[in-house]
Amino acid sequence: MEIIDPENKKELTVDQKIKRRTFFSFATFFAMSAATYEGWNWLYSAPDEANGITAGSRKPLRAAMNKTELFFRRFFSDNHLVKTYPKSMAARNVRINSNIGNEDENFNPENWQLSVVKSKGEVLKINLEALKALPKTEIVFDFKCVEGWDQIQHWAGVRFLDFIKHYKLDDLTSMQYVGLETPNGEYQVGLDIESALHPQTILAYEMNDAPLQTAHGAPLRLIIPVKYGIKNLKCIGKITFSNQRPRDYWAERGYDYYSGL
Ligand SMILES: Nc1nc2c(c(=O)[nH]1)N[C@H]1C(S)=C(S)[C@@H](COP(=O)(O)O)O[C@H]1N2
Ligand SMILES: [Mo]
Repeated sequence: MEIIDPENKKELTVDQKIKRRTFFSFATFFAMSAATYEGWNWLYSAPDEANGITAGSRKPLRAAMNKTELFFRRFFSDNHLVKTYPKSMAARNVRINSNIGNEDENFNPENWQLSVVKSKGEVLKINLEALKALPKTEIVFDFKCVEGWDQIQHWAGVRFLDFIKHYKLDDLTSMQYVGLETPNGEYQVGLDIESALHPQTILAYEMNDAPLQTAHGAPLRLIIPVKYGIKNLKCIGKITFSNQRPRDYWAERGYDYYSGL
């Protein structure tokens, strides 16, 4: 037999319990809807960020994205390699996607030199032959463009890491960012130093075992599998190092600066 203590509150009936739960559910629903509405309004009326290295976002949203970048940079691991594939799987017809800042068909690679800015007055000039003399690294991986396509591609060149070691640029890698741009400066890419030094990041001069075609960034392009296509600069003219984010063509147009995969 159930003993009911008259001192205690009386038990709720099933009906009352249901009513109570319904009330709490609706109250929570309305409170959260109001919070979402208010939050959206707040974000929507927040000031735009000042156009600079990044652009096209509201200030608070940009602050959050910058924090996300730092989060991912802290968790970035050189031990984590991008998946690779057998050469037989590499595309024969490699896609071409925009050529902002590339050299044209009249371009003579013999006149080309890579400039590495070591300090204000000191610029290292390197020609293609010198780069080809360094250890060659090949990679077959799934290249991903933010526009929604991907393709398994085969590239070869010198690892950025090997390039740094060979030219004794280790001191410069204590800085936070690497900047790359086309010879005419029209297309620029900024990279966090960790991603640049990732063992699969390559200064590529070959595609499918042949010298790079102009459309793919001859004579030298960046292949950085830990990033989206936008960061894989075609036709490198100049490399710089800095503690401030270098200019970045697509980040200036609203794309994510980090653009990691
Ligand atoms: N100089 C230069 N590099 C560039 C671009 C560009 O317009 N100009 N486009 C980028 C984008 S968005 C992608 S997806 C890849 C495409 O490389 P592909 O044409 O060799 O496929 O190059 C990147 N590098
Ligand atoms: Mo892209």
